[in-house]
Amino acid sequence: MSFSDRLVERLARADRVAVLTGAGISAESGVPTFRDPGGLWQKFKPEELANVEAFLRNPELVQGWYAHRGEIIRSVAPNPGHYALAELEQAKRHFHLATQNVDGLHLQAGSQNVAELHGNLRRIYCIDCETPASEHDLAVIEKGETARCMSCGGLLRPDVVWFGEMLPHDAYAEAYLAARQADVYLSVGTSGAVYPAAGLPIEAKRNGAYVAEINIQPSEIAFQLDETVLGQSGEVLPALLQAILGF
Ligand code: BV8
Ligand code: ZN
Repeated sequence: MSFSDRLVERLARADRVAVLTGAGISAESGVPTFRDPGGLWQKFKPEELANVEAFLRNPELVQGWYAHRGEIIRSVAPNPGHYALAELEQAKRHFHLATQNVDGLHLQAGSQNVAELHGNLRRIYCIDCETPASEHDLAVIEKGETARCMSCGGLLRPDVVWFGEMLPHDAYAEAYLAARQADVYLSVGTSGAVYPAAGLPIEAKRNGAYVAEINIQPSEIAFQLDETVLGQSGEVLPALLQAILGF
């Protein structure tokens, strides 16, 4: 794992730092990613699961998939990469973290200024009356049943952004502004495959930020960025934090 002196200097001197994270930052916590070998999408295609039509066509399959992922998320903890970003936030006057992850691990690690671009799997609601439900209402469905609202009998869904759905307006607006204003932008553990989130590091670069990605392999947007740091985010981020604190 090696990052450049230029990244250390730019990050140490930066007044405004913004970060985008993807499933890769949670991989070392034991949360499966989407597009890595053995990832969530390997078993299913996004169009089969993460969209409204698929949900209405086969609510039991989609509810079961999210119930399974909810079980995983309730059993894992943040890793050193999450904690390093929470410490970096304390070290900077202006810091923003936009995550595509729906696992809530950044908040659990103590990050404060977090925009959950794709929602949060631990929030469940009724598609008809929008009454919030407990995540356990989704977890307890028996095989062949569907989880329904106690008030009106409507189907329950996770509060996540599916393909073709708009991102939460405020979350995306603040992430977009932070990207445009950043001195340094870090893109961590994302394949850069899903828009508009994948466009944020590019927007940062377009507005003069020094943009580095941290990944175990170059992402789809790597060629548009200043630097790719190859390594596990749970190792790279703590090392980068140490380097700038000692700068
Ligand atoms: C929208 C649900 C407006 C939540 C997800 C054509 C061109 C451009 C765009 C489009 C297009 N056609 C359609 C679109 C829009 C579409 C899109 O981008 N499609 C893509 C596939 C082309 N986007 C949308 O629909 C978005 N909405 O645009 O609204 C609109 C409205 C109406 C009509 C039209 C447009 C909504 C996008 C949100 C979709 N929801 N999931 C959930 O179930 O979790 S997407 C899904 O992919 C997840 O949310 C995930 O966050 C996201 C991105 O994946 P990553 O997080 O990057 O994870 P991945 O597995 O891919 O990669 C992991 C990376 O980590 C890898 O690079 C790996 O190397 C690395 N890694 C692994 N281990 C480590 C590591 N790195 C470091 N350390 C490690 N240890
Ligand atoms: Zn209801």
